[in-house]
Amino acid sequence: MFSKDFVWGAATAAYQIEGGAYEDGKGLSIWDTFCQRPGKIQASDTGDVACDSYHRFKEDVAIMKELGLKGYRFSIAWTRILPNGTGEVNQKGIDYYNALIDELLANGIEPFVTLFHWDYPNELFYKGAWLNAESPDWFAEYARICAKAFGDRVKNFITFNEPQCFIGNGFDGGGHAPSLNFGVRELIRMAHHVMLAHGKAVMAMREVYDDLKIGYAPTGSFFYPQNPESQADIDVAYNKTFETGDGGDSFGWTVAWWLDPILLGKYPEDGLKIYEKYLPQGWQDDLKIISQPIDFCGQNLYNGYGVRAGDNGELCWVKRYVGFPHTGNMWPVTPEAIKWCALFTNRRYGNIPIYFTENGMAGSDVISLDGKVHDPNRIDFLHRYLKELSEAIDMGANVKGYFQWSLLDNFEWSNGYRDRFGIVYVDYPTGNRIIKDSGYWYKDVIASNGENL
Ligand code: GBH
Repeated sequence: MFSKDFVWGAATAAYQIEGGAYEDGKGLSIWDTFCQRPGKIQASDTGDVACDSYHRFKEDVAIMKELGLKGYRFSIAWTRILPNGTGEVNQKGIDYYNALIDELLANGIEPFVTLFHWDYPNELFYKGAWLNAESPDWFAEYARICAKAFGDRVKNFITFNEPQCFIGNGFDGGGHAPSLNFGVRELIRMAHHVMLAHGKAVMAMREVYDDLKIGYAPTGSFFYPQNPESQADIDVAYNKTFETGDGGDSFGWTVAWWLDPILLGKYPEDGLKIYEKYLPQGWQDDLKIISQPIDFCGQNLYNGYGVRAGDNGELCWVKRYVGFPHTGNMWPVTPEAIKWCALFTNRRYGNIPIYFTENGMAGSDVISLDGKVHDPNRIDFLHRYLKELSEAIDMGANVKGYFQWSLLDNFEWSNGYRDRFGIVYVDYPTGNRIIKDSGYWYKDVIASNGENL
């Protein structure tokens, strides 16, 4: 059963939808410059125009209203507010988000604002980005400016979206901007600075307004028990989910390395054994700042792995069967993952409120001859995941909201516009929006508060 005030929402991110990349004084981000590099993005797509939400946001809000969304999670482009990352504020950037926020509130939709969803200021990249020991202060200053500008009306803020991704895919040999290939020493340092930036931002924002609800939206590799009735399977899945080192150098996608410092005030012990030597000096003292109390834990959850316990309680992988369901970008469909992610998050971190800040799937949706967009696979996907979510809540998980990714088809990073994640179709040549069948389906779910699942 979903609570009466459950936040049914949808999410987007600035660079993926806004366009207006070079307008009104916005500075360059690493995604602007990365997209200018030949061959980096599928079909040489860029976010220069994207869904043009910079100009069409009123239309977007009207669609949200039509769908009955209670909340909208969007991100702020750091370089619209501070073109150089620090220093001079660009009033036109603030004006844009003020107009969007006011439009949302006028339509009864609660804004959830992500401060950073990967579009890092290029000027700060030239100063070493998260390697620079001053980088946490740069971010805290930006957060303070956002709190001052928007905190009278926006009450829900999220500091970071998926630090695993922008460090892992950006600096650990992945295909995201700036696509560098650092060693683990640098990566651990950057991760530490990102979490310190989070803590400093929380403190700075609370100084401005003391009634803000502040959270964090990580992701990670999640594991679920093959047999949900078996306590041994459950424990194996839980332990695997929060394991950090597997003896190798890959802390990248782990959950605990990125959440324990923030919610428990310490790094996980298994990880420390491998990585302590790479942490910057004074890291123990930083943990006090990093673990500032926050109000909710976000989770971006797309899928997980099934595991089971062997005869001696050891971890056994469950091989996916031939023909295992997958989405348009080949991600597996594993609805159980959302249930166990919720239950495990509360098991480790206490009864902290959880928001699923992203969940959804890519399709290769088309406009049919009848002019509509039929996406039965997405309806099935959402239906399965939301049923599992509802079960998690019945089993005691403290889940307060769910944001479908994404409201609109949008710029899917290095995959460009190939993958369509929206419940609303975007016809890029014209910019027209068409609510997909899944959008209307979600509308009914929201109207019944999940009773019809
Ligand atoms: C999100 O990334 C982004 O926040 C969003 O901007 C993007 O558009 C959306 O999802 C769709 O891609 O178990 O090691 O394989 C999510 C990306 C989440 C993919 C974690 C890999 C598991 C890592 N990722 N996931 S692993």
